[in-house]
Amino acid sequence: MKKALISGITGQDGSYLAEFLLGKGYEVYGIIRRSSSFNTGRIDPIYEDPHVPHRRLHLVYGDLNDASSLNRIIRTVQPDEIYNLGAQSHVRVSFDIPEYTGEITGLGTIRLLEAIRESGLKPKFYQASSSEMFGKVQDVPQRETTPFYPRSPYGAAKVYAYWITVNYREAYDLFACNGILFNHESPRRGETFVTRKITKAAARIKLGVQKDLYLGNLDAKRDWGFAGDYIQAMWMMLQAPKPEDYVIATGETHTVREFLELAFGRLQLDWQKHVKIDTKYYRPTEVDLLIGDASKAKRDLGWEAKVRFEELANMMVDADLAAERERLEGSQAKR
Ligand code: NAP
Ligand code: F7E
Repeated sequence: MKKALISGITGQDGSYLAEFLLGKGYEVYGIIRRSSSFNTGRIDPIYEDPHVPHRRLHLVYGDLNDASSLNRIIRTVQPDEIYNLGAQSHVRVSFDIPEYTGEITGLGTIRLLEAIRESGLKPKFYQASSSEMFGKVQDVPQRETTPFYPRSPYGAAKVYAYWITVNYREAYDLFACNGILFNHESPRRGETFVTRKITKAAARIKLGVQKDLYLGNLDAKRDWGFAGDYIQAMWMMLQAPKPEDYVIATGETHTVREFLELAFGRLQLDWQKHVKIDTKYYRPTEVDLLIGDASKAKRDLGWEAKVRFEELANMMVDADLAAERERLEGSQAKR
């Protein structure tokens, strides 16, 4: 039985990847951080689902800021595959906490790679690289050969993590891959990322518990896919005959405004009556246009995005409407 170690298991991607690997028969170890409130909400359902073999899921305390914890985890778990998904992943927030973002999103990767090297083990390694590295884009569409031009402390930290992963592959013959993933979303997306912020607000406005939604730049264009599709690409990269870097994207781009139209339209709402602009959500430097070319992943791995833009928006709106209804019914029942 193969053992996989996931940093960031409590996040959107970590939770989907854990379910996927358990389904493939893996023993899954996830690194969790100490928190004053529960932070395992996305993986708790695994324990309640009779179809997911949760006895093979193990959570261990550690932090990407704490090399000794990473050393200990790698020595004791001895994983066959490591997925480094842990990060301070919010681009806007990275302008407020740039040093911390560099520490976790950038240096966290070298801590993990050094822990691997010092252990003498040779696990396969996946690095969660990002389309934010392309920033002020030098090619349209962006592909593996497109030069990086990050536009945020987050993007710059991811560029460091990308190159240190390449360096450890070349210097120590480690099976290490960068997945350069474009934006991917789901009903489990963090609530402060724009898609989820929109779908949650649309549901609440429909049910009469919220009136307005405050957003920033509506003109930015993103290549949005579904997280459930994208985590499969991570696994496929580590099963390939040799370690390489891959762009993972849908190949379509849409504005934030288009996402608003779809999400509010799904609930027969006119977004223009509810959306207000608050400049605090603007970024000092914005990434205006992202669109990825995932043809290398299709050719080498047989991977391609299945869920498209409209289906993704509908899935997220429907899930938020159901969750919000349940929450309201629960609070009425308590009264
Ligand atoms: P996410 O939902 O924000 O999850 C981030 C995870 O990192 C959480 O489990 C978080 O733990 C953990 N984490 C944060 N700081 C940590 C630390 N100091 N030590 C250990 N773990 C820490 O992100 P996601 O959307 O699933 O993305 C997964 C990865 O892919 C991230 O590296 C992200 O930067 C990258 N990425 C995401 C996208 C996208 O569109 N989603 C695209 C490209 C790349 P807590 O739950 O305790 O906060
Ligand atoms: O912003 C605009 C904002 O925060 C998308 C992360 O997963 O994907 C994500 O980064 C766009 C930007 O995602 C609001 O200015 C407008 O142009 O949802 P987002 P992101 O910055 O693209 C990449 C690939 C990652 O790697 C990251 O980890 O939407 N926007 N109004 C807004 N964005 C937010 N968050 N909130 C707003 O109110």
